[in-house]
Amino acid sequence: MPVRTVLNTTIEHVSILDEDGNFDADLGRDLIPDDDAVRLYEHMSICRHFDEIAFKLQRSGRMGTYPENRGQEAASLGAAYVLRPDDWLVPCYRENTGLFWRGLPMEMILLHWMGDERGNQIAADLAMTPQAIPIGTQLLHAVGLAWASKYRGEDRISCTFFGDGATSEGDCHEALNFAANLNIPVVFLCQNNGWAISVPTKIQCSAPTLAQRGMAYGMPCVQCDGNDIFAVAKVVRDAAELARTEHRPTFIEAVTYRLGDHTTADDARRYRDQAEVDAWKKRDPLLRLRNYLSERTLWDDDREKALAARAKKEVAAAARRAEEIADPARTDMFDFLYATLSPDIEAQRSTARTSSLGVDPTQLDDARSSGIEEAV
Ligand SMILES: Cc1ncc(C[n+]2csc(CCOP(=O)(O)OP(=O)(O)O)c2C)c(N)n1
Ligand SMILES: [Mg+2]
Repeated sequence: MPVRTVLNTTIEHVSILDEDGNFDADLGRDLIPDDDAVRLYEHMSICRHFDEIAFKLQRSGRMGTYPENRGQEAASLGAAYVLRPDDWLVPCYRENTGLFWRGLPMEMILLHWMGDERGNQIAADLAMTPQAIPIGTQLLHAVGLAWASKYRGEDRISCTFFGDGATSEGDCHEALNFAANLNIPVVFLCQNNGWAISVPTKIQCSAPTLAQRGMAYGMPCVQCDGNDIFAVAKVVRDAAELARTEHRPTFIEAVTYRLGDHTTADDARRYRDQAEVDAWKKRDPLLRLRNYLSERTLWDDDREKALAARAKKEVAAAARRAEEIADPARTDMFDFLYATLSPDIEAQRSTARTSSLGVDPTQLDDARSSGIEEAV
């Protein structure tokens, strides 16, 4: 019996606007018109400022832990730009730029990290799920949402975002297998930023690419420069088309880098070299897009100055809205969990706040004014 090759394959890497400013005119043709490129740059820049302000809010004790998005803005933005407004965005926690592009008010992300559940009460017409903090769970949600669309005969698809670390989770593999075998229209967009907190990608994946994870399940897969918004737009547009017309999922590996710490609770200097960070600063998606616009005389210093002022104003207003929102009703934790309250939950609702009455007399007034009766 001769030995024969049963599979021979390749993984393509797509780059359109490279880190030296070279633009592939063939691949990039009709992808992002000039006006849109300007709007995308402005948006990305405002989101970069949002990231700085969110970081400061945490450092000054006004917000909880925050994961900086700095350096990874192009992937979610490129995807949100080419997807339809009713396609599901199913994010992790470094996709602020794409979510804001779709229309999520900035204060919602701040509220989330302030521990206020209202940050997750996203309007249904925005077609997005809240940020997934448990790593990898959102891939399954994306598959479920897209399966529901297909079942109903709609042509909405879903696009889910996750990190390199998430590809080591069982949830990821179950989602990929399910989507490939049942022909579910999902775009799996892996943001490979090289690290899962302090664990480098190379020690949790022995394969040369993460893209080939998708191949193992029989779906098309491709790698792209995740800091090149044109490349992301192209691969997501192609994957979305395949999902919409043939219900086929695609696995995309967007190679990127987080320029900040994992979160504000981390100090990345303890495990990664400054030289690595410096090398990636040169590939910053924001600078790359700015240079692209400047070279085409679509951008100049005056516009940059005006944009900085606009970013400051818009982000400050969002921070104010988040900080000045009225306290939630104390009964929300009961009222938004169940459609109808069982008698024991009802009893908890009416007594939850009164267990320490008598210790602090002001609680009594508070309880009366909020309409919750005292414990009996
Ligand atoms: C199920 C689960 N396990 C562990 C964690 C703790 N944790 C938070 S972020 C993270 C690393 C995720 O790395 P990656 O998927 O590469 O995303 P990145 O933060 O690099 O964007 C881990 C292990 C978690 N949130 N959920
Ligand atoms: Mg990572």
